[in-house]
Amino acid sequence: MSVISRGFGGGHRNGGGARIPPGQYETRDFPVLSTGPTPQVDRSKWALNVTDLEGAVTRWTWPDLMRAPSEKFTVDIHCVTKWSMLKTTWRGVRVSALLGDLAGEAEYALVRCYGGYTTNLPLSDLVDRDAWIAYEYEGDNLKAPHGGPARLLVPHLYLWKSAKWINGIELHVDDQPGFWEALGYHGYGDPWLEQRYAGD
Ligand SMILES: Nc1nc2c(c(=O)[nH]1)N[C@H]1C(S)=C(S)[C@@H](COP(=O)(O)O)O[C@H]1N2
Ligand SMILES: [Mo]
Repeated sequence: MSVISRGFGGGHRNGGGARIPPGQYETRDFPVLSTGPTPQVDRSKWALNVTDLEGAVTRWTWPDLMRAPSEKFTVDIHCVTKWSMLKTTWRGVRVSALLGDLAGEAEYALVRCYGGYTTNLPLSDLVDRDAWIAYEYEGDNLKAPHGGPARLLVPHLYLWKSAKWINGIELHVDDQPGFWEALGYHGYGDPWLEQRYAGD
């Protein structure tokens, strides 16, 4: 059964702070939003390829990811189709721990996924803000429909930036639109500023 309570106007108050960005409502059932079929990626075959400005590739395999320091974290997530979920709990590895000093002069990242989805964001949003490669959701292995074995999670931006089935981070000097960005969605996607579409 799905339980949906709508936020009120400028934001649903919870513990004194507005936790729901403008135009969003709260849902408690985790919707699945995918542009295509769910890739079935075995952990033994999974890899995350970080491509630097010179085109050199640093490859993280599943055992590499498991050896990296992980964090359990609880965040609110906001989809541009107007649902938000509060206090979702995940486990993952900080993107900054994976990128290390590969950034060089790069300013932007183009994120690639199994299945072909892409999304772009400023590199600083991946390394200076909270951003993780997440592989557990609410204490269980992340299920394939939600991006398992591992997805990007960047909770301060609309959830289309949180690429499911991530398998690459390409570093660039210039911003390059990803899948939804090329179709008219906002280049950055701050939910608190309602940056839904280009020009917002
Ligand atoms: N690879 C991939 N990642 C993706 C998408 C997608 O279609 N493919 N959809 C995005 C969108 S629009 C949203 S709202 C969230 C949805 O995540 P969920 O299906 O776990 O709710 O994933 C994002 N990441
Ligand atoms: Mo979305």
